Amino acid sequence: MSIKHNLSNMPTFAVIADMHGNLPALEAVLADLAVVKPDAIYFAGDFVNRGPESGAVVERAMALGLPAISGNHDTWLAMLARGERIPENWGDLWWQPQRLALGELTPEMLAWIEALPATMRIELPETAPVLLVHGSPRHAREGMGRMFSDEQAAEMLRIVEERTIIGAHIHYPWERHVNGTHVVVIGAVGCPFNGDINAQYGLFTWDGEEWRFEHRSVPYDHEPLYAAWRNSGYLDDGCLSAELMLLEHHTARTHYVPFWDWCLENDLPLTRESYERFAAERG
Ligand SMILES: [Mn+2]
Repeated sequence: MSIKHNLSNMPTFAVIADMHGNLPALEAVLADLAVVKPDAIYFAGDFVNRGPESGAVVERAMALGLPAISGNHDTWLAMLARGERIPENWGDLWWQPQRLALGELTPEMLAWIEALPATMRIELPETAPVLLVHGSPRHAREGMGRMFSDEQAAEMLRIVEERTIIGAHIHYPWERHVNGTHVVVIGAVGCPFNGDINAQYGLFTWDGEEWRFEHRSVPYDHEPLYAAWRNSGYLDDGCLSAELMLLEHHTARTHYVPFWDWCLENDLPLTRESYERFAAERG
């Protein structure tokens, strides 16, 4: 009799990431996890920014006390809080969401963020170890996804001993085997870019040989999220960057970074006038 394919008693864990200040999405995932009951739950970073409730999300995560790593948005806001790498036009309306998010983070929350490791090794009994990262094993801002080149994959394999790597950051699920290494990227809880507005996360089950990835997509009522957007002050004074972030929540597509990149390429300011040109060019 083989028990290898009986998954009911096999070890499981969940990875949740990219909450991005979206508390209703985090609550939806936590409610789903209360039913799924994995053996362990890990946070893979990006608690803050892009959504209207960064402070509330960090507060909830701190209270849960789950193992966690940081994302690029977490370390970025912590850096701004230390007064480092402040953009030269920091007073502009464009940076209103970041100024408000920073205002929500208490010294205790910032200390918690600062203490998060960049990567973590997951070791559950009688299973293969897993390397948990936010972006890639090299950098929190380097995503492993459609744009991940063979060269990047080769470099990654050179510095990683685990045969399973789990990341986040790109906000859509992605899975690939690279020369015997299993690479999985989970979907985003709070700000997905795969056209699915549900709260998403990764569930992993040990099948005796490798970790099987299940992409989970949890529907939730978005009205409290949109109410938080309206009440947070992020959108005040016609703040374009906040409008783009809200548009990302409405569409589950990326808008903010493509516009930013386009302005850099064309040497244009991050203004509504530029956005009208960008939108017209994009069709
Ligand atoms: Mn993110």
